[in-house]
Amino acid sequence: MRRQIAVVAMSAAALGVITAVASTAARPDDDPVRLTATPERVEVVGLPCLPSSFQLGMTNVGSADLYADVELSAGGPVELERGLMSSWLPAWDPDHTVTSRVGITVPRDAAPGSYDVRATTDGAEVTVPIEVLPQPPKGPGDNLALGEGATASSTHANFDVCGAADGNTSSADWDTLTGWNDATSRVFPDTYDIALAAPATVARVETWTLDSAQYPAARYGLRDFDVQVRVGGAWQTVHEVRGNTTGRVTSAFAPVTADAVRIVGLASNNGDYSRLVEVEVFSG
Ligand SMILES: [Ca+2]
Ligand SMILES: [Ca+2]
Repeated sequence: MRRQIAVVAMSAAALGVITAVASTAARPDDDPVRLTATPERVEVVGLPCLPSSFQLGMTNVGSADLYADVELSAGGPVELERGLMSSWLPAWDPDHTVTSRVGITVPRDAAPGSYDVRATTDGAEVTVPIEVLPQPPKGPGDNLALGEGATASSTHANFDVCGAADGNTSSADWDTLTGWNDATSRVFPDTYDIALAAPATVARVETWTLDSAQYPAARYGLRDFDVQVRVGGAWQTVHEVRGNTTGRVTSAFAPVTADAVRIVGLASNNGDYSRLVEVEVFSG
């Protein structure tokens, strides 16, 4: 038994020598960084609450620890969250990829088309095609709030204020941030505003509060809230909702020309937070 162990140990040592030699020969220490992007192609719309992003992967394939500075540049109307990504990249074996999110926006008037984002560092480069899509229609029957600028009295650190203006009404996606959750537990009121692109006729608001098998509205949804519209700089209440236990509340009211819509959360069913999955605004 003892002899077997000794044989195995010797084999491992011999293999180790061979591996070390092969590894040294294969490791390109002149250009030791590899860059990747996920996804390889990104779509973005020029609306304030429909930003986009990709994950930049940085891999040290050399044999020495290093600090990488990756420069980012964008063509056309594409705007990047930052122009430089710096990362400490230890020489892992096997190689280990460090990823970092790169946020992308384009202005509202960006011409649809394909533009490139380039990431470069010493000896390495990756190009990410950015497809700027046309604006979604905002005519009769369309959701006027889709992707428009959302602001709130507070937003829980785990959530994005744009979550209730991203076009996704599904509570099943709550855990992937398609909603807004305020940050002041057991303190009301909370407000959630969406500013429209321009004053428009508004006659119906659909308020989607949290309601899934895991998080039923009767327990986690907004119970009491006011729906308001902003007319001439002043907020007007168009619907008072009380005692709600459902996931979707329709507020229909006399058409009014407004430039923003607000949900005023007054109480939730379990008393802690105001939670909205989506707020939709229609002209009829
Ligand atoms: Ca949503
Ligand atoms: Ca609160």
